[in-house]
Amino acid sequence: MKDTHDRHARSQAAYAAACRLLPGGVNSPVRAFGGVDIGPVFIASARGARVFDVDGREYIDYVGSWGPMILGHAHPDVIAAIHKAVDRGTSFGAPTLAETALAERIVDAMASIEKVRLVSSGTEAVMSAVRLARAFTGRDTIVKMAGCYHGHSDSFLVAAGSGVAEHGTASSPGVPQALAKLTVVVPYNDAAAVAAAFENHPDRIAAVLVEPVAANMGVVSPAEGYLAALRRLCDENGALLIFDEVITGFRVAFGGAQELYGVHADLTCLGKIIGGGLPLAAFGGRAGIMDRLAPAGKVYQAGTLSGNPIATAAAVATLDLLARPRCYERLESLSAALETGLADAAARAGVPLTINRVGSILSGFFCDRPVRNFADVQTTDIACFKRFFAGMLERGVYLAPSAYEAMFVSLAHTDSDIERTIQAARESFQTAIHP
Ligand code: KE4
Repeated sequence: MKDTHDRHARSQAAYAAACRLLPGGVNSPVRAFGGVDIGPVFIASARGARVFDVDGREYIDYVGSWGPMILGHAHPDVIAAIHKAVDRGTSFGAPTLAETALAERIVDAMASIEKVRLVSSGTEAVMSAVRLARAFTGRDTIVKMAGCYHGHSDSFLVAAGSGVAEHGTASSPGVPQALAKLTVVVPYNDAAAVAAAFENHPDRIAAVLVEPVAANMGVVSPAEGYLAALRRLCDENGALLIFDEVITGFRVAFGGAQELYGVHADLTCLGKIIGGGLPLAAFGGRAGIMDRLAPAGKVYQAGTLSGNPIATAAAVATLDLLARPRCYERLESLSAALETGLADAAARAGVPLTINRVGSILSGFFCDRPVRNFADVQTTDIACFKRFFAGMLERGVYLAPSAYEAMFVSLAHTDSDIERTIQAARESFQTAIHP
């Protein structure tokens, strides 16, 4: 194979130039490839299940922009909707019909949502939902799970997953200790720890915030009865249950994890897929809570670009395409084949691998035991993951550049893509285990 440097020469040069102007050369830390031992690739374009880097290399893409691209990149119907909207202007700062149309689709899809507020990022959705929960309950403390990531708002950068996990900081510098102490962190999949938090903080917990399927420590599914236990504990203690479905919403089912597991949240945060690749997110719940939001109520929340007409056009097109029959059956079929193939390839290479999968999100952990929480993830062989990642990238398969992220399968992936991915894995497992 040509020298790695040559094959990524333009990305290397682009990264050097970017680092002179952007902190770390990127606008979001995980993109800097800090979780692996090679420099970031700069992406020039994407279509379907493919991304193309500035060196002209083509990859089968399992990052999918970290979740939004469930239809594949540049779906023609989404692009057409964007073109049609953009010709009418890009932002009005006034209510539009498309916002109501999108809200209708979200409310129809998720039984626990009667009203919804559109925002511009997942961080903003979760931050606002927690403020609303604090106002609704008159309490300040929140409970979150170690390894779950809810965006970069101060209260959540405590034992977070995703890029924060990569940096190994329990809470980011700049987060006031006075605020961090209002976030109680317990292990994921440990309902007893949540019960203890309620006992230790009587009448002070506003909300339990959880990714119903954790996907920012790698994918970790909820243990049997875990989500129902959180629901019961919140009801018994007068707290709200907030599901952060920024990844799982419209991903693991059209109605998200709530539909899949049959447990309803009081507030639900959405993002990624519902924006169709544009900056759009949302949070919603029953009207009795949501109507506390300004201007109906007094809880202030606002945004210049909230419900942006281009983003809502992409969102409506995306959800209408996802509502078609058999989309989730197809995603399940592709993802199950990928899981089986990866497991078989690892076994043949003698590589210990635990795969966690829920629908079309999955993670392979280099270990020989179950992975049920963040502590388990931290005992896996990250060095082996890094070698595997590099091997897959060189063989044209673009995985998330971190052991704390997920693989995302889209409707644009084909059976042939899955087979090519498995073949690349057969070879990459060999180089990962025998460097
Ligand atoms: P954004 O602010 O990045 O739109 O959403 C924050 C967020 C909230 N909740 C969950 C469950 C999330 O996964 C995220 C963002 N996910 C990360 C990666 N897993 C986005 C990638 C990045 O940070 O660049």
